[in-house]
Amino acid sequence: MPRNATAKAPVRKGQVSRTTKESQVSVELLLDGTGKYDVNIGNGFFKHMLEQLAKHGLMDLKLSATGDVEVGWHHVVEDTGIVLGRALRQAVGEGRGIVRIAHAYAPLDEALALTVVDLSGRGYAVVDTGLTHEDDLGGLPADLVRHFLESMAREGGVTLHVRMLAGVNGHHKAEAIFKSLGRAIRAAAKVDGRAAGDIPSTKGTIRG
Ligand SMILES: [Mn+2]
Repeated sequence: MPRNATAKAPVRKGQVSRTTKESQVSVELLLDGTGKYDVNIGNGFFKHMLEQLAKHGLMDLKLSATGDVEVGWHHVVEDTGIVLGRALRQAVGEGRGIVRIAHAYAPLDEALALTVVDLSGRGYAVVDTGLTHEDDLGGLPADLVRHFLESMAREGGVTLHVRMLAGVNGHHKAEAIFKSLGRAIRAAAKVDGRAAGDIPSTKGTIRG
C-alpha cells in the first residue's frame, strides 16, 4: 500500500481577518469547495464579481468587508484584495502536488478574458483589464478592478497575468476577468496525483 494511502488529505483552508482605521475585512476560503459563497460587501457589483470567483473557482468563500466608504470604494476593495490574497496563500500552503501554473479563458458575450496564474509564492501582477473610465460598473470605479487584482496577487504570492482579448461592455469585461481568474486558480490549485505530493519547484519551496 502506498504511503499515506489511508491518510486523509489535509483541508486546504485560509482564514484571515484584518482591521485597520480604513476597513474591516474577514475571509474564510476553502480551496476544495463546491463554489458556495456568502459575500457581504456593500457594493453590489463587487459582490457579484467575488461570487463569480467562488463559483467558477469551486471555492467556498465567506467574506465580509466594511469600511470608510464615505471616501469611496478604494480602501474596502483594495483591502479585500489583500485579505483574500492572504487567505489564498494560507490555503495553498506548501502547495504539495499542485499543478501550480494554469490558465483559463472566459467569454461573456463579446468580451473575452485570459488569466494565467502561477501559485509560485512570488506576488507579481501584469494586468490589462481593458476597462476605461467610461465603463459603468454600478458605482465601482473601473480602475479598482486592476488595483484589487494587483493587491490580491501580491499578498497571495500569485504571479498573475490578465489580458482582455475582446470586449465592449464594462460589466461583461469585468465579469469575464473574475470568471477566468476563478477557473485559473481552480486549475492551478488542483492536486495532480502523479506529482505524488511533491512541492512543484526545483527550488523545493513556493513559499517565497
Ligand atoms: Mn490603494
